[in-house]
Formats: sequence, structure tokens, C-alpha cells
Amino acid sequence: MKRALITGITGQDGSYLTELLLAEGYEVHGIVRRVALENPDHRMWRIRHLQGRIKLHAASLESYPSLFRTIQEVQPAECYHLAAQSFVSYSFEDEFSTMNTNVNGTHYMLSALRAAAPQCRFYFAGSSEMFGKVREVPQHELTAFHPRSAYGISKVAGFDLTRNYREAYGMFAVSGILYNHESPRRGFEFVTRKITSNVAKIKAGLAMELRLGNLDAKRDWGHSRDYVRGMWQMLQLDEPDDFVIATGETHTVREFCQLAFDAVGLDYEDYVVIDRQFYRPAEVDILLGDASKARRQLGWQPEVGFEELIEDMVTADVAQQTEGRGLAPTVA
Ligand code: G4F
Repeated sequence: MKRALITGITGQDGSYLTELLLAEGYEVHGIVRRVALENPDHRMWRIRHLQGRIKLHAASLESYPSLFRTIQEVQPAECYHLAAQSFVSYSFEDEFSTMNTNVNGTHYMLSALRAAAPQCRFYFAGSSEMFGKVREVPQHELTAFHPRSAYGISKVAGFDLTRNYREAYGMFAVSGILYNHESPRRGFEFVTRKITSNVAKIKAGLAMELRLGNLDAKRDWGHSRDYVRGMWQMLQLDEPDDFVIATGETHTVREFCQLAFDAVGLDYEDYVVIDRQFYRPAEVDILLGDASKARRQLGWQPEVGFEELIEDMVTADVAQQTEGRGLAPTVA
């Protein structure tokens, strides 16, 4: 039985990846912060249904010794490093903690793996935010990076660290350059979930408006369940390599709003209010990925399209409201 270790197991991608790995017959271990173990109701809702089938270890991306100890104990064959401060907006508010967690955390993981489990295959969660002020449309694996936030800069550093551990120490270390990926398990602070959760609230008569920032930003949005499959496929290759994972379609935030409101029979223009506080000091205007290398070499392709993704998210949020299961918090 193959053993996998996941950082960020309590997140959207961590939960879908765990389901996939369990279905593939893996023994799954996850690294979680001690606060998550102390407050499981709040922090572990995405993996509650998997309890008893996975093993959790308390460790912190800020502590090399805790990561080293966990890796030495687990001796994973595959390690998926998904944990990060992943909210771009927040990285403008606190650049330093974003850099510390994302850069040092990745460096600690690589260094600890090299010391305690050098044969382990390593996946780094790179991001299309690395392309930032894009040099070309669509972007592919050879497109130059131009990050526009501390988050984007931290992901470029993680990408470079990963490649350097591969080249310098011969480790099987790869990066996925993943475009935005969403689902009903997405955090409420990201624009897609902010929209769908508020659509459900408005439909239920619990909110009157939805305040958003830049509606003209364009993103290449896919479904998280499809994207974690790409991560896993990358670690099954004979040779390590980096891949773009994207749908190859780009849409504005406005289009997302329009379809989400349409799904419950409302007109977004009656409810969406533009609020400057949600604009970013430096915006990434357009992301569109060319995943042809992943299609060719991994046999990867997305199964869920843009409209189906929105339908899935709105349906889940409306059902939550109807069933009275925890109202979505109103967040930035
Ligand atoms: O949903 P977002 O916050 O995601 P963003 O910044 O594109 O980053 C996500 O995708 C990356 C991959 O490309 C990941 F690496 C990253 O961790 C994260 O998962 O914002 C999407 C767009 C932005 O252009 C933003 O300016 O939506 C725009 N937007 C407009 N109004 C808003 C809002 N974003 C948020 N979060 N909240 C708003 O009110």
C-alpha cells in the first residue's frame, strides 16, 4: 500500500485529493496545525466524512523540526504540499507572513524530505498567479513569470525551490501551475464562493446586496476535483516535470455573477454593488491557461465546464440555506 502525506489536507484541494488517494488504495496521512485538532468542528468540516480513514499529524509549516519528525515517522512515497496562505488579497495586507509561510514552509518541506525521505515524490502547488501581468495569452509552461502580489512572488520562489531540489539533489520534485479551481468546498473569501453563497442568501431573503470589487478581471476557472487528479498524475510519471493545469477558457467575474444569479432566477445587476475596498493594489487582469502539455503527457483533461461548476456551487449553497445548515459568513 502506497503512503501519501498531504499538507493542507483540511482545505478544498486537500479534501478532494484525499478522496482520490483513498480510492486509489493509498494510506493517507495529513499535516494539520494543532489549532485545527483543537477546533475540529470549525476547521475540519471538509474532511469530517473521511475521519477514521486517514491519519493526522500536528505540525507547523513554521517549524522545521515538526515537519522533519512527521516525515521521518510517516516515510511517505508521495508528498503533496498544498498548505499555504492562499488568499491573494490578504497577501497585500500582510506580505511578511505570506512570504514566511509560503516560502519558508516550502523550503522546510523540501529540506526535511531530502534529509528524512529522499525517495519521496514531491508535489508543489504552484499557481497561475505566478504569471501575474501576463506576457502572453494563453500562458504555458515556458511563459515568463511576472507576479503581482506577495502571494504570487512566494509561489515563484516555491516553484524555483522545487525545481532546484530536482536539479541539485536529484529529487522527484514537481510543480503544478494550477489555474483557479473552485467547488462547493471553496473558502468563502474567494470571489466564486462569495458570489454563490450570497446568491443563496439573497434568494432566501437573508441579504439585500453583494459588494464586490473588479468585475472585469478574467479567470480560467475549473473544478477542484478535476485539478487534484492532475496533481496525482504528475507524481505517477517516469520523469519529474512541471505542468499547467487549466480549462483553456477564460471568463470575467461579471459573467460568473450573471450565471450564478441566473441560476436562481435573479438579475445580478439588481444586487451587485461595486465597492472599492475589494479592488487590489495590483490586479492580475487576465489568466488563460494552455494545458496541452498536460493533455499530451498526463492524459489530463477537465470534466467540469464553467456553467456546470457554477450550477454545482449555487445548488450546494442554496441547499445549505434551505436545510439551515450554517449560514455563510459575510467576508471580504
Ligand atoms: O477568487 P479570488 O480571490 O482568486 P485569485 O486572486 O484569482 O486567486 C486564486 O486563484 C489562484 C490561481 O490563479 C490561486 F493561486 C490563489 O490561491 C487563489 O485560489 O479573485 C479572483 C478575481 C480577482 O481578480 C479579484 O480582484 O476576482 C476579483 N474580485 C472582484 N471582487 C474579487 C472580489 N475577489 C475577491 N476575493 N473578493 C471580491 O469581492
